[in-house]
Amino acid sequence: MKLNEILGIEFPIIQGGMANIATAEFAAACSNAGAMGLIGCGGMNTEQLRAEIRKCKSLTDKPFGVNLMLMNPCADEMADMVIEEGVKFLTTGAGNPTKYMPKWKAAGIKVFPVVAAVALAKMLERAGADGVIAEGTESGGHVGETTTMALVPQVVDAVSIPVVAAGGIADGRQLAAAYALGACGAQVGTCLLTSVECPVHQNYKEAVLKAKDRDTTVTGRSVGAPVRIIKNKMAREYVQQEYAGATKEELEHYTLGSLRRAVFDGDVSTGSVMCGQVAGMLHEIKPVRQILEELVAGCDACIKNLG
Ligand code: TUI
Repeated sequence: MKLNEILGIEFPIIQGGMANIATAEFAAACSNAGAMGLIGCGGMNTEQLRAEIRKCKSLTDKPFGVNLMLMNPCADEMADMVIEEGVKFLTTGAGNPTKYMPKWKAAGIKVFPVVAAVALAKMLERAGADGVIAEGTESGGHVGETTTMALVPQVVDAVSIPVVAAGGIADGRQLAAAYALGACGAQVGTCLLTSVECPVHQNYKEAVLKAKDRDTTVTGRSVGAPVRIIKNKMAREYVQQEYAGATKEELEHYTLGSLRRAVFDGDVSTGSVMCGQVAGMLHEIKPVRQILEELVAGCDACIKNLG
């Protein structure tokens, strides 16, 4: 079964829950355009996230969900609040949500955790996950080590629940490849950064448009906090701090603060411009609806050409 049928949406596409970017307005725009829009909780506290959920309900009557970033200090509280607010679809990121699964299942919430490894996918299937999102290291932001090409088929072989592919998907050929690997659909983030509706600062969009294939790098692997960003002054400084022996906490704090600088202030030099390796494929700003239509039409054309 395809992801759009599983989730009751038009296109088999989930919008990634990008921290500080995936607001109620952006999630609603993605849902209204036919994808599964997600509110990202990164950078929010519990009451801010509650307000965003209520705002999103007022902006769309289509299905939408919440991405619970498990490194958020409020994650435990948020895990209860999403039940109170009647959220129907959840994804999780940057951690293991097993301890929350029983209450989310009891509340009838559909849960698709993001995983970067087979072992966690198997554990979450046992814990009652409805599907998993297998995210390769091509993605922007917090990443694992395995590529989408290698990870997705291994997760598909290891579990019987639906698998969504993420990381490195920005056009129809890559969506077709995701299907070929056994996925039922895709989660995309980077190709939506350059949408008309995306609320990031114009400088952030332009940095993504300007980036070429080798213009992202992963900072923080040495301290277990790997984050893919566009190479800039901040990336160089971060690497220097890593070599200077900064602790994991110091470096994480540094990255979160610098994400806000890039997203809100448009400081793409000392800010952290989180972005996937597909940035080099993005050349113009388009409405979300057009991005989704081109992904799906391009995929159909690609599959036809393959015979
Ligand atoms: O979560 C993401 N991407 C993100 S979160 C984020 S906010 C942030 N900002 C600064 C520093 C750190 C985070 C920006 N981008 N993607 C989902 C994802 N989850 N990718 C990889 C994972 C993952 C990794 C390990 C999921 C589970 C996991 O398991 C660890 C365990 O405890 O088993």
